[in-house]
Amino acid sequence: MSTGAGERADQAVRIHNEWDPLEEIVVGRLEGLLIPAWEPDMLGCMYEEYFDFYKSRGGGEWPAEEIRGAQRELDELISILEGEGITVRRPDLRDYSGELRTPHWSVPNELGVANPRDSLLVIGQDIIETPMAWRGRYFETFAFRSLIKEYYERGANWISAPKPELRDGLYKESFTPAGPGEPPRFVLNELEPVFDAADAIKCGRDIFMGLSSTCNEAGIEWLRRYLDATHPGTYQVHKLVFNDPHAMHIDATFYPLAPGKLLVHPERVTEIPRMFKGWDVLKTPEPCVPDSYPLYFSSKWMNANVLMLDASRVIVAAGEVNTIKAFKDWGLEVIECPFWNFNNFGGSFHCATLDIRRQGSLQSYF
Ligand code: DAV
Repeated sequence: MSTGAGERADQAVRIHNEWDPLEEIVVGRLEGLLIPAWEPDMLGCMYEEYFDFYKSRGGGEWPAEEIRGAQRELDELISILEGEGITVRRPDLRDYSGELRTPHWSVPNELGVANPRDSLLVIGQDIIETPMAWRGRYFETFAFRSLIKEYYERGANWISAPKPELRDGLYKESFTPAGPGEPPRFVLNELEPVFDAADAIKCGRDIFMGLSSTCNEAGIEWLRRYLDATHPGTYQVHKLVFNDPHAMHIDATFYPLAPGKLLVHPERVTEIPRMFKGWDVLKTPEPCVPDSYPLYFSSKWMNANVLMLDASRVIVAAGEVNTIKAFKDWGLEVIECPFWNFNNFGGSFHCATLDIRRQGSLQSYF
């Protein structure tokens, strides 16, 4: 019996927001992960201190000890999730070494699938392969194809956004990050739609996307038109702009954790959209990760990149005492998992996972 338009209880894939009770999730893999080679998008979203590292070490293996530490943490995350009765799925093993060539460019190697949040956007029952701006991530969704085909067999919708050409002209060659007080700017031009799934965050009928150095205006417009065409009158896609000189992804910056609870970066977010009037807004507390963690791909604000098991239980990195206290004061139940070693490879719990199915139905929270 139907539980509402498109809301059958046996759906394999169903995601409407970041907090309905979690039933099934994909957790990324560190096996095969390689140091990405330097490529033009990195000028916009990576940190200057690592430019030479990518230029000289790209294609090489990550330090084994660092991967081992991160793997232990990922295993602990998996056992926490499974202990909560959540089904954990994994991408296929793949080899990421070897040149990747298209008609317009080549890169000496691919990156890997540590962060499944980026390449696949799940909205409702739709799995959308995203048009990613990093060349080394061009075929990242292939490691998920066994899973996607299974979900497709079980009734999910499956589409890929237009494969971007990623020609040199997409990237501003002389890009420099905005300095303090300067208006935000990003490395991408508007030649074609590009975005990563982690540039979007879901809040029922409202989807928020941050312009960034992996997400251009054309990318936001593509998603808006796709959703309008396939689900007329159902979704609103909102464009946000943050003050982040290395902007890449929204999920450590602007994160609706539960109805009435919005987590925002204390400096990047200068204006809360009016529709959140009446919501509690928590500014992410100062991160505690020690400077000894290299954080090759991100800022230290991975303490905000949490995972909601439901509207009251949240997984937070062990040691992030400021965040843990603030969340508890906010009425959340905190589950701690060590994750600082994993954070070195691009993100925290939200990045390392991809929600496949949560209970609940499509709603408006505004
Ligand atoms: O520092 O906010 C976030 C990357 C998450 N996928 C940052 C980068």
